[in-house]
Amino acid sequence: LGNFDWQDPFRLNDQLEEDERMIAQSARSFAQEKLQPRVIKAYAEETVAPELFAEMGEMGLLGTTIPEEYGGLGGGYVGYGLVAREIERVDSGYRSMMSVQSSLVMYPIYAYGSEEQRQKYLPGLAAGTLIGCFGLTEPDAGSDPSGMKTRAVKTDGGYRLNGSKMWISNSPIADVFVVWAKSDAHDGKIRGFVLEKDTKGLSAPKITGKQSLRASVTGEIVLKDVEVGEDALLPNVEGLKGPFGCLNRARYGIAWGVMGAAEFCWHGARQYGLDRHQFRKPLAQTQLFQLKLANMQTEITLGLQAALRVGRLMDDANAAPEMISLIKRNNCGKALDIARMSRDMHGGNGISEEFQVIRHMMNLETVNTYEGTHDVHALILGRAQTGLQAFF
Ligand code: TGC
Ligand code: FAD
Repeated sequence: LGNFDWQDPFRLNDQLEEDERMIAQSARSFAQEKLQPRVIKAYAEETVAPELFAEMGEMGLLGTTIPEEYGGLGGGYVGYGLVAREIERVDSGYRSMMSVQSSLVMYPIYAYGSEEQRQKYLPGLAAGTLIGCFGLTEPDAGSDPSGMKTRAVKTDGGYRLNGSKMWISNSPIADVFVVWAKSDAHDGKIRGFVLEKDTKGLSAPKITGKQSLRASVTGEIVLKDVEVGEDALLPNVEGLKGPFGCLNRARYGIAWGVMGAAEFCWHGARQYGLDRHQFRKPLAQTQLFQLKLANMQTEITLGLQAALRVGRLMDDANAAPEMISLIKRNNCGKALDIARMSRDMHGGNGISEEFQVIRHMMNLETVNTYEGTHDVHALILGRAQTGLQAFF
């Protein structure tokens, strides 16, 4: 019989390839050395650090699955997931910055863009000298993006866009805006456009007062008669499968990322229980405390193993969107439960920024909601097994 490593019960590390272990290690060093020292202040003051994009880019952590000729690493999806796990171990907002850039901006430009668009944007996005955002959600179209009101109307040399997007990660600091709109020139079908900062009529006001994801900036995108050329259109996709193709990748990365946040909360609870004595013994020597630690360990172990399985299928181009819904939904829900439990196990200290678990807990409320809410993913899975559409 083999040994048992309490931190890695199913020996996930042994299941990784050498290059995957290396990228995980460099993401971990970066996250612990560069992100961890900033995060408490950034979260408290609700300030974003745009320079983090260039720092992540320098470490090769942006667009890791994009081919090298466009500035990426040409790596696989397991490596991408491991990067998300290490960054979100520090903060979900920092992982958001990375995953929007990689999966929601670089991926659509790579997969649906023209060669000119790829050459123009991808190297700067990979280096982090350009910052991207992804505008799908609107004030009146969240879970149901097909209800979007943003419109693109054909003009002589291109398109005129009008509409507004809501809750858009990175938008106030973005240079490159991937925006989805219904296009009258394409039978009202949803099309993607790549817009640039400082285009007349485009603004991106910041949303303030967030009690979650405060180290990442979120804003609107307001489009008032924004005129763009034909070259702004992403030529190679139409319909909702365009944005969903990107979301599949980002949701998959989130399934890994939230396990990093959950691991932080689990390890924190364990250490706190060993250090803190009540009733003349460590809290960790009580049955209730150990039950909670065992539950955390179990859910994280299963969640990581499931993410690895789906990652291997993604690398074989053989993963189904419903598999991604299953792990996005379950891993987010379990991570949120773990963060709430860890907060409780820290007693009064659990509400202090110093112990960091309440920040993870607050962040995970967002992560459970964005990229398809916990319940919307249940409806996707319900449809897949009954054949019955329960959205409307
Ligand atoms: P439905 O009829 O299911 O599909 C319409 C078309 O889309 C295709 N499709 C997919 N294609 C690829 N991958 C997927 N996962 C796909 N899901 C659907 C589908 O095949 C169909 O194509 P076609 O060619 O037949 O037209 O569409 P529906 O309107 O019934 O959809 C319902 C639902 C609930 C599944 C969907 O709308 C949904 O997932 N809603 C959640 C919305 C969401 O996730 N928004 C995310 C916004 S971005 C964000 O949150 C970024 S946060 C990032 C960060 O900061 O980290
Ligand atoms: P709603 O769709 O109004 O849902 C409200 C509630 O109703 C939820 O509990 C939901 O599960 C439930 N519900 C909805 N439909 C049904 C149904 N048919 N049956 C049963 N229950 C239902 N979007 C982007 O496009 N780009 C981004 O970069 C981005 N970043 C974000 C960053 C943050 C910090 C946040 C908070 C959100 C971000 N979003 C982004 C938006 C996010 O994707 C949406 O908030 C999410 O899809 C949910 O939409 P909604 O907020 O409109 O909620």
